[in-house]
Amino acid sequence: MTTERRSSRASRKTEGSRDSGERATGWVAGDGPRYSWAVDRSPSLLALLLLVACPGDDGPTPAGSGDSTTTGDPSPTTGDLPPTTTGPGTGDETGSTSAADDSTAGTAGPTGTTDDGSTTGSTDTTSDSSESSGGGVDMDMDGFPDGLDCDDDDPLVHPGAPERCNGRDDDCDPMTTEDGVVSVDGQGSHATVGDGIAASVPGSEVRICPGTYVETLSIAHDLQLVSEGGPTVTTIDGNDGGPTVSVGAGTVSITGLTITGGSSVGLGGGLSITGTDPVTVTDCLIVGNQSSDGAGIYTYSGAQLSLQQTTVAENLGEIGGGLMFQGSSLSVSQCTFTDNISGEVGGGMVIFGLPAVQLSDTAITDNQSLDGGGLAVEAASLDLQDCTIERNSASSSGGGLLMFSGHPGTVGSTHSSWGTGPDDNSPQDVTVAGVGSFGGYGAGASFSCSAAGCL
Ligand SMILES: [Ca+2]
Ligand SMILES: [Ca+2]
Ligand SMILES: [Ca+2]
Ligand SMILES: [Ca+2]
Repeated sequence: MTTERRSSRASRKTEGSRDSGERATGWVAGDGPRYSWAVDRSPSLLALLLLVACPGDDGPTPAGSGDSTTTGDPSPTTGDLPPTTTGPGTGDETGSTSAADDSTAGTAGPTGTTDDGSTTGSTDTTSDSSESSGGGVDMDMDGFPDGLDCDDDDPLVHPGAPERCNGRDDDCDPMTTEDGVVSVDGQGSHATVGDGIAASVPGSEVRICPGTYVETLSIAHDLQLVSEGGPTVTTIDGNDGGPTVSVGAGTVSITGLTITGGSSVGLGGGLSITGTDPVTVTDCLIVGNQSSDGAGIYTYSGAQLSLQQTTVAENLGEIGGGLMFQGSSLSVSQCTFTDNISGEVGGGMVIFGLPAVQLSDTAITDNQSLDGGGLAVEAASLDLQDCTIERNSASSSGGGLLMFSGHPGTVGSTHSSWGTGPDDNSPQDVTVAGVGSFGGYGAGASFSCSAAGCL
């Protein structure tokens, strides 16, 4: 069956170009550009950020800080370092390699070397004002007294401090943002998500600030991967380098990301789950990925997946355009599977061998396949609650839903809409392979299907 079906794949791909009006009805991601991954891949934003974030050499010289104390690094030194490496702690080593200590950190111009306590003579007027305003105590010993320090209780917050992805203005400059920064458990300023994951420990939160991160990610322990600004401004782009996000082990939550550009043969495109610990995906957009199996999301046996408020769209595969599920537990709520294409079976999703699956308040629309345009189910008990299965199409059988022959399992539809007129599934709503096709289900339809057909 496989080979002859592959032959017709090319012709079906051309069917993917529906008119835009029809597509818009199946789309829930709001207005603006449909896919944020299509805009702003330029890394120059980060470069600009670094430039602005680095203060000049004329850092303040607090009156009482003649000895550079234990915290060391007067912030202008660390400010010169790219914040990509790690937090301010390790910045010291590289910064101090130019053995000429404090004096070089000051304005290298006038070598007024006797500058302990007082500032260099040339900038008297400005230094006077800064001294008067900053003459207070330096509670957190970060080299910046109250008045210059925007948080004198936190030594990691001061002018020139590296921005962390934490929702705070770490460098006391509102003009420098956190864009392009990844932090782990509130610490560190990593330039890639992979660096953040490498710095994480089991149970860590890896927080991702707005930007497009062109990389593939591998997760192998308990982890929370969460964006600061949501999926419209935070994208992980695998750039055809394998599955974009792979979860091999660990209880993992992924929140607020666009996941795109993934590609593989047999292992999934956007999200690939080969572990057996629970994975929860919330408020994500999984779009524009490719794989033979599970182009949007792929799971291996034993996987446990919960999908919430997530859109899976425009993924291209052979078996399971949006999702191929063969794990042990699946729940889907308030999700959208739309405009996915599979060459063989399960345009929106294909589900194999699961005792109980629930889809609730979920739209499966405008997906295409050879068989099972919306869904395909084998040996599973699928419960559809308040779902919308419309405008899916199959070029062979099972426009809305295909139940495999042999071990079809059961499908129950409760108050779910299967479309009428232009919104109907084509060529029929449900096909039970070897038994027959069943259609005419419209809005709010409740029925059940098994190996004997649909009632
Ligand atoms: Ca301070
Ligand atoms: Ca501080
Ligand atoms: Ca920050
Ligand atoms: Ca800032």
